[in-house]
Amino acid sequence: MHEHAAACVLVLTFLACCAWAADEPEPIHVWHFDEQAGDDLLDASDDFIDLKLCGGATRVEGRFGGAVQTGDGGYVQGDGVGRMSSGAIELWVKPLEEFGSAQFGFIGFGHEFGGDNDQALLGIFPGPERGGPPQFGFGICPGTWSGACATEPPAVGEWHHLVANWGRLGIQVYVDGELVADEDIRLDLPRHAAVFLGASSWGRTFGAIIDEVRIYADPLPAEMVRRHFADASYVASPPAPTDRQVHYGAAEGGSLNAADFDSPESFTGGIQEAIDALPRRGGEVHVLPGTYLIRRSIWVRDNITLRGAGAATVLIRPSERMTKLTAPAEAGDRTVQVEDASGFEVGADISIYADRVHGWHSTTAHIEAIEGNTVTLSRGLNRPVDPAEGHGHAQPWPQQAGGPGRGRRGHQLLPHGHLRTRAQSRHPRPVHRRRHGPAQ
Ligand SMILES: [Ca+2]
Repeated sequence: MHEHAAACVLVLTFLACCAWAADEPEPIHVWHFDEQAGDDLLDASDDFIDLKLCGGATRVEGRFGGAVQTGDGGYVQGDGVGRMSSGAIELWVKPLEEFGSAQFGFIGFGHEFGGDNDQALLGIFPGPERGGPPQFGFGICPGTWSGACATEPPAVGEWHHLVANWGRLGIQVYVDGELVADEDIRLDLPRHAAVFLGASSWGRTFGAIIDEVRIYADPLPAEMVRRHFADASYVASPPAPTDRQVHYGAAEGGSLNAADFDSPESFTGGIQEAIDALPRRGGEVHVLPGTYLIRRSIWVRDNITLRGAGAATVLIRPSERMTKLTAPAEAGDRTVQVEDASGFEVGADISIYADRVHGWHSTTAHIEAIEGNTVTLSRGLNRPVDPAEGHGHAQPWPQQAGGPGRGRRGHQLLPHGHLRTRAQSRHPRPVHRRRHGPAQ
């Protein structure tokens, strides 16, 4: 009886945890600062915005692994996160200098450093009255400053956990798990050019060690704030990225060589990996002289330029190989039966089509598995295919494509063109291009 009762309690506790976890905001940006070296501070979220050490800011031992130290001209900066009607910021900080009257943010949003316009600050922000006393808290400035102020700033030389919420529930500021300021001020985080740490866009920096910075799209509940202060296990996820190399070049973005990313595991001669390694602002991938075997579609996101080296850059795809479908499959199905799968390769692309299912109705997907003559696809079929109603075929068919919905602005695919494409088959076809650049 006791054991049964204990089991019920465990189940109920587990269910309660699930319900509670489901209500908790997930971070949309997470900076751990745990990279071993370099100036790039990687965002562990999927929609990443990487930051950069600037002005002599350094990596130091932090509250959890590595952290960044600002001050004496050193600061951290990256692209803005966009307008947010509600949200939260969370970070750990050890202030290294006494608070003065100059405005700055442990985290701030505004023009780039030196651009002289702060739009939101968690730190010292100006009072609404010109010349009013400086105040510690979180303030937003759509034209004039308003926000929630603590009665005193956090103690110097000690680690503190800071959270600021904004949105329809007003502005709240928490220090070390406790609510220290709460105002019914409902303001958006305005659109801004840059996120910065330990600084003001007015060219000031503040001495601090800053660790584990997070941005959420929803305010954090008080219980979650208290728990994060008391139990640091939350910092373990999401894990720091290890497979993304970030290079920054000129203002228009980075510049990478596809060959640096080539490996036996790459299905695109390193081109896709190089595209994926560019920062979100985009950049260039140079496809230097050589022959690149393309066994999978190349997906190009916004603001990416692929540059070849004239006729010396040759993209080839494997010999075309076609096999008949032997069983009907419904739209959404992820497996197809084929007559002979021996020429196909797990990881490569395949196209599925039939007499009335071709062009954009056909399906191109990665092959996830091959068992006998059953081929499993990385996504479901666009349209049903039925060998009884026509000739259904499966064929390796790599292409270069801009993904629907992924090229909303500034989408560029081979606009400079100097890439020659050549199929290995006896009847070469041009690699399919879906773009607006000049034909080559
Ligand atoms: Ca850290």
